[in-house]
Amino acid sequence: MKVAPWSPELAEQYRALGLWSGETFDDVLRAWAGDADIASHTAVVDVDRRLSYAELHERVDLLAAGLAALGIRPDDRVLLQIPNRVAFVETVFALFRARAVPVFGLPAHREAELVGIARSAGAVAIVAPRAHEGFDHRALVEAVAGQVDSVRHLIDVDDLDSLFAEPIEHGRADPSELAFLQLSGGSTGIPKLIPRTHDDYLYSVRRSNEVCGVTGDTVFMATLPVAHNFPMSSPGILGALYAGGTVALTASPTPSVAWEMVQREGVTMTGLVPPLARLWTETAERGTEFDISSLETIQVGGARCPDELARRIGPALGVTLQQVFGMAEGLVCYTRLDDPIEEICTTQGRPMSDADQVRIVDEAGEPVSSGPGFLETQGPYTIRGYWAGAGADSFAPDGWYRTGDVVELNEHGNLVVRGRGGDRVNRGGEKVSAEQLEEQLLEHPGVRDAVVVAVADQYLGERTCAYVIPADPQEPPNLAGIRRFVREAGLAEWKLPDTVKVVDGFPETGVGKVSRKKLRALLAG
Ligand code: OOB
Repeated sequence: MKVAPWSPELAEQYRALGLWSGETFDDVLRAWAGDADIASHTAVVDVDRRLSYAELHERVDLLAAGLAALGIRPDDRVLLQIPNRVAFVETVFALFRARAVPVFGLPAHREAELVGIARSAGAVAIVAPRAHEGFDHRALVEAVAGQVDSVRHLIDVDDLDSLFAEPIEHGRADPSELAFLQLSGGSTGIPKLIPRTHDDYLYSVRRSNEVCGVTGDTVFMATLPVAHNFPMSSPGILGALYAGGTVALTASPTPSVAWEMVQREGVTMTGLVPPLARLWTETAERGTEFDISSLETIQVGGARCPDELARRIGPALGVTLQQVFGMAEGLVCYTRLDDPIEEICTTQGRPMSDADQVRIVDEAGEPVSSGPGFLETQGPYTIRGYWAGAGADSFAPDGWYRTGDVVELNEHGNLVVRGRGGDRVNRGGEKVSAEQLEEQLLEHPGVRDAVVVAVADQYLGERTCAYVIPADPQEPPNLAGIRRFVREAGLAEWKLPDTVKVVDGFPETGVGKVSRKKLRALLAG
């Protein structure tokens, strides 16, 4: 169903090379639960719960049966908004077992995003906590369900046991078919849905494990929101589970909470976005009473890590740094653990697989050998199209994915990310669509016109600045009022503008288009 296919030639090649192995996620859990050496090993742990592989398997059986009893059928989409807790892993694997399709919403999403995602997915159920970090998720998902006809069930993730039912046989998923829907960090405000198959995603997980040295001894901590592609699969929690290792889930990424988990569980590996890496590095440089010496590898990705920060991470935290440049659509690049330190600190690595194909093109789509230029890619785990045909212009006529990222290839074959087109602000890994925010600002009665651009920020890498032409120059809107307005419109907190500048006009390009480039230059000045 609805997965844009690879060409028959590529598919045959990926199978012949053994990249697509015909395994499913449920096969993986069943195999470990049936393996005497691994079954009793901790699969997943959070601040107050711990499950071995055998226990996880058993609870997944009960929950999958319960979901089926509710009426959730194979191929039904189920929207998740689950924080970093053991229940995330239980729910995802129960949906896999029931052959339903998880849709990976984030705890930070609000009404506008969830309604958009649930609608385009045609979700039949939403799984969320009652409350999380002081926010009423129950009220949120009720409001979403009220607006999306397909949603028939709201499931409380804190009360999964109440659904448990006598285990049943669900049949086996087709590994070449849709396994779940990941969300794009893309330039549209409502994330586009990314259909991933068992074959393609499991290949990326297996290959990530090889590149990142993940084994049964790995304790991987999800520090970022676990539903995101980076902590999920690069190599992330799925990598650790694939290897028979342990997944630790921290409730908060701040050193005072996360490092307690590192110390308690002997965490060996985690992934951070650059602002968090800075916080961890600065905290460690000042000295800490936590014993974090079990940490071997820290990955940084999601946004460009400044070289200056990259150089400090290893020494401060006593780890090997790995830069990760990836996207939920597929391609993931890693620096290798044994790369020269200078390459690790100044590049974003290279594709994980020899079967990944990359090309750098100019504005006209013409190849430029080493860039800088726009990165395009195809490969065994990069999608050929979004869910239900959305965003077709993100794919070249020959099916390659247009990442939108501006990159350069250095003489050692590593990529350096230089930026992107101006449609998107990367706020420390959390992506803000300029277009979505502009549309929201235009709804504000005090705003006649608005343009959103990124400005450089030492901490976040980029932050958002909204240029606003007021409806009434005598009463221009202010930052607090605009932020309140956007929040009330149901947008996630990270999308509220950081700065508002009131102007009487926008600089224009030759053809009368607003020049984001000039606005940015103005800001830099
Ligand atoms: C990851 O995935 P998404 O889908 O949230 O965002 C992808 C975009 C990339 O196209 C690029 O613009 C940016 O995020 N990005 C980076 C980067 N890693 C991602 N820009 C510069 N340097 C990096 N290291 O963000 C993602 C998915 C899997 C693994 C890691 C990150």
